[in-house]
Amino acid sequence: MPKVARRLVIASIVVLAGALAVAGVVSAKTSLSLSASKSKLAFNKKTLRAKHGTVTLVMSNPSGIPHAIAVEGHGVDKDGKTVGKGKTSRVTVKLKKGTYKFYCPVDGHEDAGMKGKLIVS
Ligand SMILES: [Cu+2]
Repeated sequence: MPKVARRLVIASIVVLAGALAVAGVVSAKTSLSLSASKSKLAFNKKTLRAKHGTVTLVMSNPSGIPHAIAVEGHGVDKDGKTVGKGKTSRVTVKLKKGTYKFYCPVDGHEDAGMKGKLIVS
């Protein structure tokens, strides 16, 4: 392909991508923050809401107990890394509309109550 033609193709792709982004066709990116409890096996939120698309859950851990954040449902099952006091665990997933579960994947923590609902619209 001649250089000029190649440039034209690249320019068209850039313009098209921009137009799609403006039109909202490219799916949304959402970042949601939550925190582990300082003293209990719990999160500070029971329900989270997001628009469908790429969703990142960011969990801070102010407690001395290791925790992590994970998302599960509709074929999605992804764990963030387990972190200690003062650290942050994050997980990024592509989600469609529906209700998912977020939880702490450390043994026994989900059963003790470290879980909640993630509603994606
Ligand atoms: Cu935990």
